[in-house]
Amino acid sequence: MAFDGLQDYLTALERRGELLTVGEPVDPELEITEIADRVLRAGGPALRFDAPRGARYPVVIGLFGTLARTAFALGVSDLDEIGARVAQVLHTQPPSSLLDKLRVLPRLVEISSWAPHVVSDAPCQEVVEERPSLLDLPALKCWPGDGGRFLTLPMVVTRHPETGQRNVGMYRMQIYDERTAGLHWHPHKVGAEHYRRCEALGQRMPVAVALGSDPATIYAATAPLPEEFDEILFAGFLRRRAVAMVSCRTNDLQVPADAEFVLEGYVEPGERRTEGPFGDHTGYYSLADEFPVFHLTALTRRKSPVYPATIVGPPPKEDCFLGKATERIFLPLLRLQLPEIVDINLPMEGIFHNLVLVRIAKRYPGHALKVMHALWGMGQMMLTKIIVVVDEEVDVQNTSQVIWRVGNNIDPERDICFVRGPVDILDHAARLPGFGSKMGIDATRKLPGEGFTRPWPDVIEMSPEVKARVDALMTALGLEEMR
Ligand SMILES: Cc1cc2nc3c(=O)[nH]c(=O)nc-3n(C[C@H](O)[C@H](O)[C@H](O)COP(=O)(O)O)c2cc1C
Ligand SMILES: [Mn+2]
Repeated sequence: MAFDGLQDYLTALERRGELLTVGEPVDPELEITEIADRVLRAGGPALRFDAPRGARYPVVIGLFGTLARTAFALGVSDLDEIGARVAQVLHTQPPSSLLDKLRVLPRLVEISSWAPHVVSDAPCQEVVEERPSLLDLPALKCWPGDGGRFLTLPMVVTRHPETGQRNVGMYRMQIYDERTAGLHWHPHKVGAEHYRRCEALGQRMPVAVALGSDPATIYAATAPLPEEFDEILFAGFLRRRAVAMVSCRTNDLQVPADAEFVLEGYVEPGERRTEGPFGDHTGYYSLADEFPVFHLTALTRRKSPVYPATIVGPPPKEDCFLGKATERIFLPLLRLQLPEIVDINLPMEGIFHNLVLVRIAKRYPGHALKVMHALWGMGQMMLTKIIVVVDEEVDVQNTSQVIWRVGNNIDPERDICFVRGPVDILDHAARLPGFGSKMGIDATRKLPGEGFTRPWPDVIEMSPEVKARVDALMTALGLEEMR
C-alpha cells in the first residue's frame, strides 16, 4: 500500500491509534526533543505538535518511532517481506526460451511501473512563497549544545553534473538565516561526490530539498543504494507505485510532488561555512566543521503543510528503526555477492557503523576473513569499525548468544585482524577525520587448515530422548509452567 504523501500516512497512523495530537504550546527548542525522546522510549505514538511556540506550521515527529510503525510506513507487516521482494527481483533471470519470456513478462512490466513520472500540477507547489525564508520553518534545536536550528528529516536532491544521475540523500541542514543553510553531507556520500564533481568543473550546483512525502520515499533517502541507483525508483519499488515528480520553479531538478515543503536553491563551488555542533546519532555531539552552503531561491509548499522532524542522539532513536529496515531490505543484496552470509545484525547500540554481527556458512580456511574484507569493500559497509563473524548455528539476532560464543571461540591474538581504511566521519576516536583502523573478529570454529590441530569441543546439549521423557514428566512433577 502506498500513501498519498505524509498527511495521508498521518491519517492512517491516527486510525491505528498511533498518532497523538498535542494542542498545548511546546517549544521547538529542546522541549519537542525531550517529549519525543520519552515517548519513543516508551514505544508511544507519533506526535503532531499543532502549536509549536513561535511557529506557523505544525511539527510531526516519530513517523518511524517503532519497528512495527516503520514496517507499516513501508507497507508491510514485517520488514523481511521487503527483503524477500528484493530477492525475487534480483533472481529474475534473463529469459531464454519464449515460454520463459512470457513468464517473466509480468515482473518486467511491474518493474517498469515503478519508474517515476513527471506531473505539472503538484500539491507541493500549491503555494509559492513570495518572500521565501527558511526561518518560516519550525526547525528544531534538538540538544543544548547544538549550534542552532536544524532540518533533521530533509530529502536532499542533487544531480551528477556529467552523467545527469539523480541522487536523493538525507543530510541534515543547519539554518543560518532566511536564505542560507549548511549542508552536512559526509565526504563518503553521493551528494558530496556530486558537489566535488561540480567544484572540479567550477560550476554552481542546483540543490532541491523536499520535506515530507510518502514515508517510503523518506526512507529511500536514507537507504545506502549504489551510487547509480535512483532513490526515487527505489521508492517506487517499495510503494509498488511510481513516485510522481514535479519540476522545481527556479532550477531544473525534480522533487516528489507530494512533498509538504520544497526548498529550491544551489551551492557555490568553493564556499564553506562552519556547521554544527550537533547532537548526533552516535550519542555524542559532532563538532563544528566546515561544510558547503545552501542558498535558497524558492520555497514552495502545500496550502496547509505539516513540518516533519526527527531527533537523533544516544540510541535508541528513530534512525535505529530506519537502520533496521535497511538491515532487512539489503540482506538479499549482500547475499547476492556473498551467498555464505546467512544473516546479519547491526545492533542499535553499535549505531550501524560501529558493529556488524555476521552469521556465515563457513566452508574453507580463512572464510571469515574473506567475508570481513568483502564487507569492508561494499558501499557504506566500508565504514564498519567492528565486524564479528560467527558460524551458521549462532543466531546473530540474539546478542547474548553472540557474546557467549565470541568469548569462547577466539584466541584474540590469532582471531582479531586490524585493517586501515575509510571510517565514518562521525568517528571521533579515529586519529584522523574519516581515516582510521577497523577490527574484524573471527569467532568461527577454527579448522585444521587454519593451523588449528587441537580438538574442538561440542556445545553442551541434552539428548533428545531425555528431553522427550522429561517433557512428559514435568506435568507429573507439578512443573508444567516450566515446560
Ligand atoms: C535521520 C537521519 C539523518 C542523517 N543525517 C545525515 C547527515 O547529516 N549527513 C550524512 O552524510 N548522512 C546522514 N544520514 C545518513 C544518510 O542519509 C545515508 O547514509 C544515505 O544512505 C545517504 O545517501 P547517499 O548514499 O545517496 O549519499 C542520516 C540518516 C538519517 C536516518
Ligand atoms: Mn544514493
